[in-house]
Parts: sequence; C-alpha cells; structure tokens
Amino acid sequence: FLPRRDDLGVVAVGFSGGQTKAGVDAAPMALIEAGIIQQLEEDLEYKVTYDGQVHNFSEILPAEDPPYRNMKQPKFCSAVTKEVSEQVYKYAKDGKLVLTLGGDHSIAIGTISGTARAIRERFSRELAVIWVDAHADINTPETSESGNIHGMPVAFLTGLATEDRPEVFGWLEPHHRLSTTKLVYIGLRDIDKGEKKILKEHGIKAFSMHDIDRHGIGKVMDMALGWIGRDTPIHLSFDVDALDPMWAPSTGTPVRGGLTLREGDFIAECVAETGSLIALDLVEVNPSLDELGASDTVRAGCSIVRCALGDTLL
Ligand code: HAR
Ligand code: MN
Ligand code: MN
Ligand code: MN
Repeated sequence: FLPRRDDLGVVAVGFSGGQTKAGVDAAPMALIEAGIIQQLEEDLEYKVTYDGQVHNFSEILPAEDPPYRNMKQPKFCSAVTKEVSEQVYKYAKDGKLVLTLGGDHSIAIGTISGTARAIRERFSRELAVIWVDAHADINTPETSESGNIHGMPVAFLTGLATEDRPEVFGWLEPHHRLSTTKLVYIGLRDIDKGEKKILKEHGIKAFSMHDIDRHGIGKVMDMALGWIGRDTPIHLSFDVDALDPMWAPSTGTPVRGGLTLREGDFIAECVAETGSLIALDLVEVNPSLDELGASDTVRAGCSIVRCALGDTLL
C-alpha cells in the first residue's frame, strides 16, 4: 500500500471556522514562509505537488449558518471539510503522500475521510490514525460543551456522531470512516467528561501524558505502533497543542504539562521509521496568539513535519 516515498501532495487549509479564535487561518502561510515546502524539496528531496494557494474557502461561505445540534458554523465546516476530503482523496488515490497544513483541527474530518476512502479503494485496507493532541476531539455535538467543531472531528470520523443532512456532515459515508480500534491517541491531558466516557465505553487506545511520564516516550511509541500492527497505512494527525506551551505557545487552547519539543519530533520520527505513513496533518498553529512565541511555534511545527517525512538526526 505504500506511497512512493518521494511524491508529496500539499494542501494548505487556512480555515478557522471549527473554533472561535481568529488567526489559525494564517498558519499555512506562516509555515510556508518559514520554508517548509522548500525544506521538503531541497533537503528531503520530495517531488512536491502544491497549487500554490492557501485555501480559505470564502467562496463557499454560506449566507446564513446558525447553530445546529449545538454545532457552531455547521454548514461552513461541513462544506470546507468536504472539499478538503476530495483534494486529499485525489492525492492519496494518485499514490502521493499527503501533507495538510491547517487550520484548526476540524479539517481532519476532511483529511482523514479522504485518506480512509483512498486506502480502501486502492488496497482494500483500513486506515490507522495516530492522533497526537492535548485533547481527544471526540465530543459528539451532544456531549460538547463548547459547540466548537474542532472538538468533534474524531466522533464524526468514527461514526460515533452521525447526521443525515448532507449539508451538515451527512456527506460522510461508511467508506470515509475510521474504526475506533484503529485509532491511537498520544499526549492527552485535557479531556471532557463526556469524552472520557466515550473513550472508556469504546475501549479506545490512548496514551496520556501520565503514560508518557510512567513509561517514557520510547516505550509509548513501541506500544502505540504495536497496537496498530505492522504494514498498516498510518495517517498522523498532529495538533501542535500536544507540545507543551513552553515550546508551542501560539495555539488556541494551550494546556500546560505537555510534550517536549524532542518528544514531539520523536513521535514523528518513529512514525516515519515504520515506512507506513500515508498522510500527515499539522494543525492549530495560531501565529496571532502569544505573538512573541509565534516563530517558536512555527519552527516547532516545521520540525515535526520534517521528522514525520523522514528527516533524521544522523
Ligand atoms: N474539548 C474541548 C471542546 O470540545 C476543547 C477542544 C479543543 N480542541 C482543540 N483541538 N484545540 O484539539 O471544545
Ligand atoms: Mn486537536
Ligand atoms: Mn488540541
Ligand atoms: Mn477542557
């Protein structure tokens, strides 16, 4: 099932509608200006396909978009993630490794549904997802206290949340979905009550910061990759807020007590070593928050991307 290691499709999604703080839409440009694409082309020798645009999807902004089932901006989020899903699907179907630069984490509804579908069609295989985050992002519209869709993507992707209306994620079909048994979390430390219940009831594999403290990141990665199994296509969805705010302060919902810079890079390096990575998301960088720390946050993001895509220390 492996993508050609040298062929990379890049999608830049300047979308902030899955939460309420402005600025996360500027992240793709900040990452690109910091040289991420150039680094992948020159240092890691990827053949990069990129349309040269940061998509903000203003052309599909609905005229009105009132809350529905407690979700904020439901139609816009649904329409944007559907577009992203198609683009990621096309790249993955084409045999490319796919890098998506977000944007808030709601865009993973698009990226993961796109790869899940492509992997099914191309190889009759099921996708595994490694979700690196301070948060579980597995609220259903009903369990969410905020109504922010960036706290819900995993619920929609696993089918724990469903909806009939096509304009509000009803476009998600079984072939877009991910099995809860093929999902592994790393870095969790701020989980809502309803989310804890969901994780328990469905026996979802999760390595919290407590597990990392107990076993060390090396052992945790062995266990996480062991759970997924060899030769399973992996989609890595990396929320920069998994890192401690000391290293990545410019993000919408920072939570102290997180991963070090090296632990973040190490996770990415271990995934790269499997040779099974088929897609990577980097999300929730918000350069307009904690502006003094913005360049550090962007640098941390670029480093994670390079590590996941095969950069090594030696
Ligand atoms: N759990 C909270 C909610 O549902 C906070 C979610 C924050 N999510 C992100 N992405 N920043 O991980 O609103
Ligand atoms: Mn997240
Ligand atoms: Mn998060
Ligand atoms: Mn919380």
